[in-house]
Amino acid sequence: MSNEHPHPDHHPHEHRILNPATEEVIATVPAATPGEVAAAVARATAAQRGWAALAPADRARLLRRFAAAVDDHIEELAALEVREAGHPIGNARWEAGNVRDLLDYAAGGAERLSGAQIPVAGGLNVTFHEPLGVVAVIAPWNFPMPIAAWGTAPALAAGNAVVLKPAETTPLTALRLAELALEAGLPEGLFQVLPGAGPVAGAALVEHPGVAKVVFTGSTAVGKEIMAKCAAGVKRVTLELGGKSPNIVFADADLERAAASAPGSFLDNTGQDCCARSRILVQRSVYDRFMELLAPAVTSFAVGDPADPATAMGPLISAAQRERVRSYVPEDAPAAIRGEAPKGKGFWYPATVLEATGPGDRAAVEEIFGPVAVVLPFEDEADAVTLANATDYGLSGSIWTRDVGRAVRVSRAVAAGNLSVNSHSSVRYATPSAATSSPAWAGSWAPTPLPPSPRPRTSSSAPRSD
Ligand code: TXE
Repeated sequence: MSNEHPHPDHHPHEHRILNPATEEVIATVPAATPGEVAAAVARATAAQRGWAALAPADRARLLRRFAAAVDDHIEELAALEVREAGHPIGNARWEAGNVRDLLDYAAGGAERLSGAQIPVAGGLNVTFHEPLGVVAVIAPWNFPMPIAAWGTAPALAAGNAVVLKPAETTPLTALRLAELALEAGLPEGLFQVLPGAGPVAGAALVEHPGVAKVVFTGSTAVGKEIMAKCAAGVKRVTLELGGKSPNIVFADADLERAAASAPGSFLDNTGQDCCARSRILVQRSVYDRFMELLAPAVTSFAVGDPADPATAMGPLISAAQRERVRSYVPEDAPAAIRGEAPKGKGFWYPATVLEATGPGDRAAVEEIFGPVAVVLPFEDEADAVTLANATDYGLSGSIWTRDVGRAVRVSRAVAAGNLSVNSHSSVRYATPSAATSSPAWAGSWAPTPLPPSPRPRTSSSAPRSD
């Protein structure tokens, strides 16, 4: 790590946290050194022994108290997420509630980790679920709070300690969660949050011999590197590395509902969502009609100040992320549909729908991680499946049809972990996620009610600064 300070925002020992809607510095957070990582792992190792020795019911009780502490601070946590990640306040409240619910759910698991009894000749073998020890969670910036909790809550419930490294841009909610855990009575050192640079603190954590397992959510390139290091250290690893998920609209679908749902499926979280349905595949016979319905749904998606409850889409996380999106789609590139975005300060980018030039189009197969979808026509069911599978990813997807048989066939044929039928939501804490299992079909039959459409609002005014 260099000791030079080429730019005030790149001090190697601290990270400046910006509000992505205003570009104001809202906090300065120290960046952990490898020595501090080692000290954190030592503290976690000590705390884990006592934690694992507790009765499972006592671990469950403390995790439920942690959940209750989160519940008491939903507004504060949500407001923090609005400021550091630019998430609309309604989404941020849902995210804080999701952390609470997951902690409650995982607490229930603490007492249900029973093993098996296996009759063998002359006796009986029994199995136990033993904790691994210290689990490292390396979290990204797109859903800083929920993803921190998805790795942490089950690991704690099973008797492990957790050292969490949040993303450089979004450490504040995770730091607050660690304080709430202590206030709720979790032992000191059991759940530590250590902000720092990925290649420094993150790498030190992955390589530390005292870490038994790594849970990583982030880019494919870093995921591959972490997997190789875990192999070298013979550690367990769970990776979630993004997606380019299809939204398949058949001619027999309820087109009004499919078009009303589509914007949320690639604009929620400004498209910075691993499950974003950013490839819209539409049967050719209804293509024109679908596009007519989609255009007003996209342009009326309310963009603006994330603190305003009427806002549905905020800014991108950073200048770097906006550059990445622009590298796929310059803002003046021809587009089938384009919304508006505030001008001036903040990392804004307009909702954009492109008509793909062909299935090999870079924007059609690579994860853009911005509010951009590519739309492609298909002829028939076989063609839809071929197009849906024409990417290296396989995380999620949606199928819109009134034909139950087709829903089952297509969802089994599409190589993705979680598929939704007539819905675009697929992330539920009680359901195996694509990151941890790959059921051939995990679609929901019951039509999920659509959330009320965001109130149309002009997006040209500058966002309110906080
Ligand atoms: O990810 P990184 P970035 C995808 C998405 C996005 C792209 C780049 O396409 O545009 O990745 O995002 C830590 N050892 N996703 O550059 O670098 C880092 O500090 C250990 C999809 O932000 O992978 C952060 O905490 N850790 C995705 C975390 O890894 C390292 C969510 C993720 O950062 C490290 C995010 C290293 N060598 C991005 N280098 C999803 N699956 O939803 C970095 N980190």
